[in-house]
Amino acid sequence: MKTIKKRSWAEPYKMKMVELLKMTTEKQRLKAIKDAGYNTFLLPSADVYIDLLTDSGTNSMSDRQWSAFMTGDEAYAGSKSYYILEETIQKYYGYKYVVPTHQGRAAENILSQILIKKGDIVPGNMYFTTTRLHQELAGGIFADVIIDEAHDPLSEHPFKGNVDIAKLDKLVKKHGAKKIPYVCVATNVNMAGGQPVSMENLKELRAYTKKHGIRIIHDMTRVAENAFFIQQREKGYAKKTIAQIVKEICSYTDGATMSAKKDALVNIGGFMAINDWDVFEEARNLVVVYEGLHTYGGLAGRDMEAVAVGIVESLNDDHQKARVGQVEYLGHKMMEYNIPIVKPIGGHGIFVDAKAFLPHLTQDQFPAQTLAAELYVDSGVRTMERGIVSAGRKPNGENYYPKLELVRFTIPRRVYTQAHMDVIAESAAAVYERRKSIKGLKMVYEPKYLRFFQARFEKLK
Ligand code: PLI
Repeated sequence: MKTIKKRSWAEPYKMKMVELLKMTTEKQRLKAIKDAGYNTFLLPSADVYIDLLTDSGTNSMSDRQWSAFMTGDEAYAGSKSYYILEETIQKYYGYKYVVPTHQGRAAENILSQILIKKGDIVPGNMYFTTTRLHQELAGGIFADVIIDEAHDPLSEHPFKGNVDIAKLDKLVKKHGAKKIPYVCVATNVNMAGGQPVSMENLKELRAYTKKHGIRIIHDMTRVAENAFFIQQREKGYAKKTIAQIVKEICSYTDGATMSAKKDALVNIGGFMAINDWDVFEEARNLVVVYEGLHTYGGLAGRDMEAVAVGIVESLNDDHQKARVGQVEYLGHKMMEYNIPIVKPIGGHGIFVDAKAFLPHLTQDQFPAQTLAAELYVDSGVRTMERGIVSAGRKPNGENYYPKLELVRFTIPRRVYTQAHMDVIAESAAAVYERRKSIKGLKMVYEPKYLRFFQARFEKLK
């Protein structure tokens, strides 16, 4: 008898309810994408088969989260659910004070207004669209201090999210530490392809910022995924749990903004957390202007209950192994078909290098936007542009020209099966086969803010 060597892993959950999907024809999809101005954000989701637009708010909640929903306290003031959320954040992340918000960008708005003064420099390990916009609206100037490898889709650096302390030091020397209200450090950097920051880098950054009296604000939207990579790749962490690693990451920072719609496995929710009482006092006052009383911040009591349970579930080692494992499965499939993807494979999705996929298109012909539209037409798989359209314009009106021109295949948590992953990779391969015949796009409508959400395009002849 043969001995079986291979042992596959599988998800630590089973399905209790399913959502039926509509299947469409290519003719229907051609019309749908034209009507949507070749922008996948403008497609009705009813016309989408596999939705990889985002991992934000698209997660499946567990039976425990749904049960927690029923225990939500909907009191306007002093909701019991707020105290449960506060206690969970204190226990698992270690931050002292918590202001709930309806989602991440609301926390970014409040924090930016409190900490940033006009003309301040805000260094960050690559930009995120909403984060940078709120920094700019508050009068700040964003400065990218991520390591150079992050801008190279082929670099296999294990921690492409790391901050380049020399770049930061240059800014401090040029502008002075007083002009830098905080360094914004995102864990598992979204725009770099879901790439982690190492613990070593965080410790160095903490030592450097302490010396200069600069805060670190943590965009902890995908902190548990970052912790998984530290566990897998960084010396000394293989035997630590995700929960232990997450707590250590947070301990090197002074506060955080969080979109709970990602790691924390809910459909809506977020918060701002901070260790400094004075900043907290201002934040809990400002939140009543934009969101609601500081004990609900734009959320229903039931939402806060679901976030609290989701935080605990996100720190489960088997959950993260399956979550990132599914993304890796898709990445390896894509590589088998020679599709150019960002390496190493990231935590929340596969990022296809549209410049390498469609080398005959210039960046002004929107290669990533074009590719996302073509993929939809091929199979009804919806992806997202993360290139020149997402990068938008500088405060002076000039276009940003990001080095990375990517299409993001974002995997919602606990939603799709391995068979879905096969369909996705095969669709990408089919489009890759006919890549030379693909024409670019021109932008015919550009909104003022975060243009990627609502811009419209036409096909070039
Ligand atoms: O979408 P919000 O407002 O809950 O969160 C904003 C936000 C902040 N930081 C990071 C790293 C994000 O990824 C993020 C939202 N991301 C979205 C919507 C995404 O599709 O990636």
